[in-house]
Amino acid sequence: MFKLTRHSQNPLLLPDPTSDWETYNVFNPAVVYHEGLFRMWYRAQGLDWISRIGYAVSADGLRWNRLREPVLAPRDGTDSRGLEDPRVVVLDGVFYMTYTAYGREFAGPQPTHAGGGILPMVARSVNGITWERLGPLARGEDNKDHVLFPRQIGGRYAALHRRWPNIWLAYSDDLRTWREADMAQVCGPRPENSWDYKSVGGNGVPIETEHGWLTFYHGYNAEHVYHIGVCLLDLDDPTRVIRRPAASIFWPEEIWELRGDVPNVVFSCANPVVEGVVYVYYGGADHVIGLATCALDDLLNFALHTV
Ligand code: BMA
Repeated sequence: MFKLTRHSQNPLLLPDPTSDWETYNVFNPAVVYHEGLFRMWYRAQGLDWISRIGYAVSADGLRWNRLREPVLAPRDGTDSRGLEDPRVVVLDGVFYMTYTAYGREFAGPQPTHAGGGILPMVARSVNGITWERLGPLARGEDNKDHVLFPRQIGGRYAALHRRWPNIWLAYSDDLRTWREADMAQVCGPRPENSWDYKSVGGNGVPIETEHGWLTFYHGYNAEHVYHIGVCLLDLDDPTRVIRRPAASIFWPEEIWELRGDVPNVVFSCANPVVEGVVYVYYGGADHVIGLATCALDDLLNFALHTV
């Protein structure tokens, strides 16, 4: 059995009752380790229950300094209900964020979500604070959990995304145009009684190793309990699953993971590697932010040698 180790100082980040925009929940953060600094972009919900993206920095990955204002907030009908679940990667020194825009507008004949629709968005930023929206990866469908690979593959940008209930891959030349012809399914839920029986989706940025892209993903079962698992995808063709251990490596156990805004959720959008340690940041019960770690070598061994 392999399991991530919870940090003793958990939970690391809590809602702030003195704020109007992060009053109730902070969760599902993106974290990048860049030029000696941990940078976090996190989802926050305040008095109006609309999700905004907050920003914090840390020298040790444990003690965080937050900005007082969100760095991304609703702008129009496509994201009027909130911006959710950021994932960030650095490409050529520029930050790229993928996040879910949830708005009152929707494409297609009917809403895909309560009262509106979602868009799997891509945005870019040079400083991590001011963001330029590039556009969505797909329209008019239940598509989220999209995350960019940390380098081009075969001369193109690549992203995992989730067409419920499956994980897909997409390619783009410019991060703005994503053609249907350049999309293919990677993997889906597994048989009944599995932890990932109902739905799966990508987590943080895939980790490049000599054996393939070590990729964290989430899944839930009929009881809607969220687990975290890993798989290994082919370096040149990430639609090829090389390994996918049947056992998960993390699941809700602490009171703040079992109870919160949504019960039984550990949901991760970040797994940066710093000095051989994988830092898995995650939202606990859609309410607070926690950290669990493992040695990259141990995780790779588990992925390679477990069925
Ligand atoms: C998913 C996402 C996550 C959330 C999870 C559990 O669909 O919306 O933001 O953590 O549900 O509620």
